[in-house]
Amino acid sequence: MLRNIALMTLLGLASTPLFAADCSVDVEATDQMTFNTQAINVSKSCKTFTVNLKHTGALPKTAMGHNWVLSKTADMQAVATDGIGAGPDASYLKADDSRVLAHTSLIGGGESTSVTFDVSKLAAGEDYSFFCSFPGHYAMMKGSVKLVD
Ligand SMILES: [Cu+2]
Repeated sequence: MLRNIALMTLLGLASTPLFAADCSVDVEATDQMTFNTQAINVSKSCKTFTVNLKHTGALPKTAMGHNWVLSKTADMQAVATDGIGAGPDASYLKADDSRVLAHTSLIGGGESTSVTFDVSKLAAGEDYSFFCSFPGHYAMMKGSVKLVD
């Protein structure tokens, strides 16, 4: 009898999701021009998704600034190239660039920032990338973003 109750409890737990989808991610950027993650999965069950960016280095944003920019992978290079002329105060992003789906501000060492975007902006099966648009950084500072179940 006790054993059956224990088994039923176990089955009950197993059929209940233990964790809701995580609708945010913490990303760290460094003085070595790196992100600490290469892939971010966004659950379809999230209405919005938040990226918390932390620059764990010490260099100022004029020398080693970082941001987190989301676009289709096919648009990444052009967005980064077009953003160079915008300068650091505009986070190295062209004004009103519709290819940019979300982005944080540009930060220097020791600073943190975040951005929240609507998950409805992402389509299943599309290849998205995140990257840093500081000139020259996207070659190393990039990763994939996918909409997942
Ligand atoms: Cu950067």
